[in-house]
Amino acid sequence: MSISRSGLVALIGAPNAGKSTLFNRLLGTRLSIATPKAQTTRLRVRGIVLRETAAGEAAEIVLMDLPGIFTPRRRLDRAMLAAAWKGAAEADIALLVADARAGLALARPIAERLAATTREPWLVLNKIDLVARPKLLPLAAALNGAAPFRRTFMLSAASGDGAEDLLEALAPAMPEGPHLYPPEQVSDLPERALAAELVREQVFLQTHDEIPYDVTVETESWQEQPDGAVRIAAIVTVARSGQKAILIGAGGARIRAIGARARVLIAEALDRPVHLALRVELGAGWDEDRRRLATLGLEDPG
Ligand SMILES: Nc1nc2c(ncn2[C@@H]2O[C@H](COP(=O)(O)OP(=O)(O)OP(=O)(O)O)[C@@H](O)[C@H]2O)c(=O)[nH]1
Ligand SMILES: [Mg+2]
Repeated sequence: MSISRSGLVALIGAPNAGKSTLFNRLLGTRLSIATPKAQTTRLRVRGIVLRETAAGEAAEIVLMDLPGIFTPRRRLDRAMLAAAWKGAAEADIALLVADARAGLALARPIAERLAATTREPWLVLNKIDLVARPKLLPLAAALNGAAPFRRTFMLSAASGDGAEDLLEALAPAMPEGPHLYPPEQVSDLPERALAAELVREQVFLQTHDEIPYDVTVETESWQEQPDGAVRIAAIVTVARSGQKAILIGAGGARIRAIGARARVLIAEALDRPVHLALRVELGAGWDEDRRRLATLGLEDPG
């Protein structure tokens, strides 16, 4: 009988390093939202890649996208940070994703802590499309001085350049064992959560300043329609009263634009027609509310 392999691979790094972009690239589908703004990812999302090794073994690579590592201020932030380190500790391989253009300062402290928390750290220098080649080697060397990285990769998650090499190396590095997911399953993210995330992505892209960080989105109802479409209602909660008016916009223009774009993306992701209704509400202090965070799968370590 041929050998089967299965392992958990965590993507850890500073905010905006490109973890979610890489996650989506390795998966071949856009499952985790990615935006130019820092602290986009809040959930621990798993995506499953099946891959045959050169030796003909069937490898299941369970990728785990994680929130970025940053200095926490709020309970939400602390919970995101705790989720990130817990993910790194659980994983068989922890990929430190470093923005090659941002340089050493952001990534080094994460590398140092990773050395103490994970069995098998690998380094991924991302965004090599933005950096002159001669700058990459010194950066890789410096980070390798901060943690005992078993392997180092240089790639562009945005263009896909180098991503294939990483998958090729990950597959045979997975521990021997049975697969955890049925072969057709791509993710552990429920469709309701994916819909809410795609709305939140548009809030990140279509608003400025503090608003993205002060917003959370929840799917409130999900109704199957006789024609095969789905009717989704989602609540967009803001933390401060002034933000509600800004998010709604003049005559409702902004929230309509957010909903229009999100609807198209949700329909693409679900591969079916979608009706989407958004409601904006004020939920002062939601980002400090333990129960609210628990519904996002986040837990404040205290
Ligand atoms: N040029 C270039 N841009 C990239 C690359 N990878 C990611 N980006 C961009 O970097 C920004 C951040 O990407 P994300 O994937 O959201 O970063 P992240 O590490 O998941 O960020 P958080 O979830 O906030 O921790 C986005 O605008 C991406 O398009 C890359 O290889 N090259
Ligand atoms: Mg992310």
